[in-house]
Amino acid sequence: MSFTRRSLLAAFAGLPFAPSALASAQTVGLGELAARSGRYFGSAVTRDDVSDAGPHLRLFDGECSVWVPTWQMKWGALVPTLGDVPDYRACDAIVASAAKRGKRLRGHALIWHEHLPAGAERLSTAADWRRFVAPHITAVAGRYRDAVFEWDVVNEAIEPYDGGADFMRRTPFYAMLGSDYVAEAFRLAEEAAPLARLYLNDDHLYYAEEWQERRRAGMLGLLERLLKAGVPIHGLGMQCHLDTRLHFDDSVFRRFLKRIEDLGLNISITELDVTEAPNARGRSISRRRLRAAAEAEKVLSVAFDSPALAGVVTWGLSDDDSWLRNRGPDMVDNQGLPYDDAYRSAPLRDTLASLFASTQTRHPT
Ligand code: 9MR
Repeated sequence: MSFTRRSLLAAFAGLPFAPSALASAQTVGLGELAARSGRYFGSAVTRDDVSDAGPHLRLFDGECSVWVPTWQMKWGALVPTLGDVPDYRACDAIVASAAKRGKRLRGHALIWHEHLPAGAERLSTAADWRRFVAPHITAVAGRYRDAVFEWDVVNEAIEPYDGGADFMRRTPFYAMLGSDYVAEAFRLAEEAAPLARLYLNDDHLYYAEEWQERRRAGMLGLLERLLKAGVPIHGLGMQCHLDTRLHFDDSVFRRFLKRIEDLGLNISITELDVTEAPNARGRSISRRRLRAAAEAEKVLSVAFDSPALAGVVTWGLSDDDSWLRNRGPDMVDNQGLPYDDAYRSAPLRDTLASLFASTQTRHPT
């Protein structure tokens, strides 16, 4: 074939009327468009009000086939202080609302070193794991075994800057079981939720920067060790918190994705958004939105060439709900999501629609 997905999309960009295959992308939700190629589109549910009939619900309902509770499933959200009885009410409300509207749920996340119950940062022995962590995984994965089709079992396990030869992040979980904690978490999750697809989820795996190369090496090493040990793992979640300041080289990213495919794993984009404000350099808001969309298109068009790509999730739908806005004084008007502050569709939404509509590979699941 003489064109790539990128050249095809570039050729359509800016046309007043899109060719027919892409025109339909404007009138249907992203979830439905994604489903046509066997993939999913979803968003982190950034509001608690998905059980009412407000504008947020309409957007999350209209665009998504998948919802991801932003924080309600995290250990510290369920158990604010170690030893507390878990409070599932906020989570159950999202699960019920999703069921009512036919949304599938990605679970996020059984194990994460942030948003822990107060006191959990001091856990450090195998006995602590057995007493606190294993029951947490079993309880949460088990409670939602019929509701969650895909779990981030372990979130952000890789951190080369922590100095370990295995490039793994030194967390309380690592202190309790060493690197085996990842395998143990997956085994417990499988036991409690045997039908769920189980993912390792992480960020900073896409750009050509040297520090990201080390993260890719750490991730591939960990995945290879898990698969060799027969651990039940089905996919790699790539968060895709993208950043216009970083250098992208599509051959580097393509090579990494091919390694993941060759391991027989699914790939999902799990937390897409774009940081663009810190180098916006006086551009107008509309140019900044176009730039954010171009950044996402650059990275995602490579991922969309992979038959292993199972779906895409954005970390929120509209900019006024974005966690990025709280990241510092230069981020307060960041334009990094598919909808703007007034819930009007932004160019990033068009990019996602075009990618889903132009996809030629049908995902097998
Ligand atoms: O966006 C999330 C924010 O609302 C929560 O307060 C925070 C702590 O639970 O987590 C944020 O989501 C993070 C995700 O769980 C993992 N990857 C990075 C995300 C942004 O910090």
